[in-house]
Amino acid sequence: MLIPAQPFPYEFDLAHSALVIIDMQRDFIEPGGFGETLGNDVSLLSAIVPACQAVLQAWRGAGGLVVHTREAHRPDLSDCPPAKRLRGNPALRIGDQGPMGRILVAGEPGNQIIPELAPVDGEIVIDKPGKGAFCATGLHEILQDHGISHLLFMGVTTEVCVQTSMREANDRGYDSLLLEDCTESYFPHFKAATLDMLRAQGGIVGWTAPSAAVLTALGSVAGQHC
Ligand code: C5J
Repeated sequence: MLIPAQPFPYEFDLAHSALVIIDMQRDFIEPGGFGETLGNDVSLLSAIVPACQAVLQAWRGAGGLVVHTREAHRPDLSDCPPAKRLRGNPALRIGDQGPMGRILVAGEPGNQIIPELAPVDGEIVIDKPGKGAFCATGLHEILQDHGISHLLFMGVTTEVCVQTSMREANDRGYDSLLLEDCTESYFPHFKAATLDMLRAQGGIVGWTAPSAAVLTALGSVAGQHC
């Protein structure tokens, strides 16, 4: 499949591609969660949910591999270095009791992926202690086992965990595309800058495209099955 993208068309085939959904967890997206507690406007992030749902549904329908990530630490925080825990709002740190349970701790209500995008049987769920999806996870090995060479990214936040994961992916040899309307930041100018820098210099990190381009391509695959 060849789709219009920036800085030039992006080519992928389903058998060697995965849809990677970064950190669409309740604490970042839902009102009353950790993100809002920090003073962020979470409606910016929740606005991308319908577009993400449409792509996820089409990708599942086409039989593509799906990977979900959560930013999640062990309950004893042994995988959360002080350099991470001691940043941010001193009133509320990783591991503290937040409005939806302990913040960024695996198994807590706020750490679950939002119901609209909840994983189904057979999909891969990666708990990652870092910003990037490849750091201290087995993601690279899992993708290699599946013969994956191309990654299509959605999720939050654009300039933090999404961008870090795309850069990690690029260094590991994956061709990556970010779906422009399926990613968001609490700071819109950071999103815009991130899209620009990912695709600068001939796609130094990867490609970006609107989700409609992927939906059209997947629609043509579905058409071939009829
Ligand atoms: C943070 C993220 N901490 N998913 N995480 O911003 O981008």
